[in-house]
Amino acid sequence: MTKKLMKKVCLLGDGAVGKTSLIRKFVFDRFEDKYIMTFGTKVSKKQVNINRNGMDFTLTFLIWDILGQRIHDNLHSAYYQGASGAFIVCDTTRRETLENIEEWISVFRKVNKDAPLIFLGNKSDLKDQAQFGEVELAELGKKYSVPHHITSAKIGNHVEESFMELGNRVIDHYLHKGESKNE
Ligand code: G3D
Ligand code: MG
Repeated sequence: MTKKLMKKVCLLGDGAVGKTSLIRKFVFDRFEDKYIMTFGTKVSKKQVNINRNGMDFTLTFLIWDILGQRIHDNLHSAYYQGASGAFIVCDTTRRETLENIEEWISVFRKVNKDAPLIFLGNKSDLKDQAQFGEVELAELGKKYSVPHHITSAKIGNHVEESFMELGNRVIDHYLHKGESKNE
């Protein structure tokens, strides 16, 4: 028997860290796919199969992408509302995007108390421009008990793995919280 779940996830982080590119890579397996976003938000769907605790799940990700980038934008609270999980993304070629992660955690947690998070350090293909790496991201991950991955939306490194890990955590959270009313 396969349990079907549909769960909202979102991506947070400074402008141009690669949020839209990561979604495109995962959903379409394409790096560039010019599309028009009309209402400031685009929701993409992708279905994955996950086995957890001996149970089969078909998880449909509803991946919310947002146009606005400012941290203190009130519109963002609606964007985080009801998310079952989120990535907080930074850009390994810009240190300030790592420093801003803590602020992204706090704005997210104001609206959403306990959904699982994963940190992503994106643009790993730009090695010669790197301003920080896995060590720094791991340190922050340890502080907040949040797992991390170093990704490249361009060449696809660890993109699929990151979404699968978030999927596993979303399902674990679902199993532990008995949140079946939110399906
Ligand atoms: P955002 O949605 O977080 O604002 P985008 O970021 O996905 O729009 O990406 C911002 C820019 O970074 C884009 O470049 C995109 O192509 C580039 N980018 C995203 N991810 C990667 C990556 O992993 N490696 C490299 N090399 N570039 C990446 P443009 O030039 O289109 O603005
Ligand atoms: Mg974007």
